[in-house]
Order: sequence, then structure tokens, then C-alpha cells
Amino acid sequence: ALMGCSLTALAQSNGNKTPISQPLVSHIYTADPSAHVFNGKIYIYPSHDIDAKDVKEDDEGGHFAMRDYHVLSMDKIGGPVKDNGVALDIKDIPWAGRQLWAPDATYKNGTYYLYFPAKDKQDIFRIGVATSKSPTGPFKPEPEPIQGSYSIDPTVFQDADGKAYLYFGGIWGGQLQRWDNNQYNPKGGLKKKDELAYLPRVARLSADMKSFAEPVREVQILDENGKPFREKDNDKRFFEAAWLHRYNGKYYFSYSTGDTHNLCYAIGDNPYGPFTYKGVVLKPVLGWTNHHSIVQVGSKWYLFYHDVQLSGKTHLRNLKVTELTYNPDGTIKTIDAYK
Ligand code: FUB
Repeated sequence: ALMGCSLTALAQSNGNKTPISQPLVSHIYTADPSAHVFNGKIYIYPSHDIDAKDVKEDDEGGHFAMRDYHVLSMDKIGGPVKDNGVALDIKDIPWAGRQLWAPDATYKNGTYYLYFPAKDKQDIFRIGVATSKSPTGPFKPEPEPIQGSYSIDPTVFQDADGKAYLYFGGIWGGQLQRWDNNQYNPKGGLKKKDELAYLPRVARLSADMKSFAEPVREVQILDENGKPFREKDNDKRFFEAAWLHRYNGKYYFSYSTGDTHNLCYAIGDNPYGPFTYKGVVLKPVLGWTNHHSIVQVGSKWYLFYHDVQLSGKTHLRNLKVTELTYNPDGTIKTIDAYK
């Protein structure tokens, strides 16, 4: 995550416009919403942003110093939103050092699984998993992070055949650039303009949902001409915030471009891709980060996202939701969060 473009500039470019949606909650700051429907009810698994006054702002997003997760729930879109309290606290995660970033959750055979990134005690981002019998927690973390996991922004997708996949990765503050062939290289840096862009990662999960069933591989994203993106394609290439959903038998991989602030998507024929770039889901919002989920509720589709309407500060975000619609050819109609 982070930095690179001033919030003031973004505020000016969006400032005179009216938001199309209002924050879902305002008693706490929330971001990176992963929404799911379990038993007909909507559950949102967000980051819980805090103003950690003791933490200095830095280029790697150190001031995104989140310490716990709250699960939000609602019976229907537009209805009251309930905060179900602390679902997982960093003090209860034996391996975690700091920074609980964007999580996701899923359900299998009577258990809910929460996947979350945190820096370990060596300050390396890893992905952990925690379980609960309730969708709102409290979640009990495994003593160690998922073996072979790294970087940030896990999202879990269960296909119609029951197989589950974990997608993850985020560059810059998310440390993806430090991983080469799944090996840690502390010197790994950002790509040069003409180099091939970094790619998100995926691994199928084993039956117990707590470990990888196979080596982590790259998710190929191709441009409209079938060519891989280069770093200079930063208005379209992957940066962070992966999400996978299925629509009409196709697999939609969506993500944030980070330093150009778009939420983009690419379509593929199976969970591994390759995915071909199709366009922008959500134009840049107020604040540096753009992070979302796309979920069907009843017969409609929704985009859950965030901006910084309430605080004006990039690390203190608020969740929002708006309807998402498809064109007849399966492409997504681009959303502008401001009229
Ligand atoms: O919330 C912390 C980080 O900011 C997330 O992990 C990124 O996707 C960005 O939204």
C-alpha cells in the first residue's frame, strides 16, 4: 500500500463532487471490505483503521497500524449495520508483530475461516488463518502463519466444485517485491518502467483450509492484446487488493492498481487464469488506497469499497456499498463514486 500521490491533489480532483453512497458506519473507521452472504445475511470483514498517534507516517504504510478486526453484519443492503465487536485481536495472535491489514473470510463444513495478513516478529508480512463456529467470531488463530505464505491482502474463493483458492499479494508496503520464486529476498525492489509488472499469487488450499495444497504460483494477467503488463502500465497492472468472483461461468479477477488508484478487473476461464484485462470497476476514490469486494445479494450485485469521506485522511477510511451492473457481454459498468 501507499503514498506516492498527495491526498490534497485527490481531494481537489474529487472535492466538488457529491458521493453516490454514504459511509456504512461512522463510530469506527473501516476499510478493505470483504463481503459475503452466509445463511441469507450479509457479513463484512473489513480492516479496522485506527489513528495510532504513537506511529509515525512512513513510505511503507507503517501508520496503517491496525490491531484488531470487527465483523459488520446487515440483513439487507440499505438496512442497519451491526458492529459485532472484536472478532480477533493482535494480542491473541502468537506470531504477529504489527499491522493487521485487509482480511477475508469463508465458510466450510460448519466452520468460518478468517484469513488475514500481519507482519511477523521479523517485520515480514505473512498470512494467518483463524477459525470460529460463528461468522462474527471470536476467531481463534492458528499458532503459526500459513506455511509458504507471504505479503498481504489474502482473498479466498471457493469454486462450484468445492476447491478453495487463496489469492494474495501487494507491492511496495505489502512487500511482494521481496519474493522471487517464493524465496525471500530482502533487497527485492520495485520494477523499472519497462520490466514486466509484479503479479499476484494464488495457491489452492488443502481440505482443512489451513495450508497450501500446492506451491504458490503467479496469477497471469494479460492486456487486451494478450501481452503481459509492464510496470509502466501502472494504470492497469496489479498492485494489491485481489478479489475473485464468478459470473455467468467466467472468473473475474479484480484488483487495485495502487499508485494510479483504479480498481480494475480481468476475466478468465478458470481460477488460475490467465485473466485478460477488461477495464475499470471503480475510478479513484478519496484517499490513496482503493480496495473492494464484489458480491451477489439476492438477484443483484454489489461493490463494497471505501473512501475517506469522514476523515480526509488516507489511513482512516470508511466503508461504502453501491450496486454493480454488467453489460450484456459480461463486462462491468465502470463506477464513479462521485457525481
Ligand atoms: O488496509 C491496509 C492496506 O491498504 C491494505 O492491505 C491494502 O489493500 C490497502 O487498502
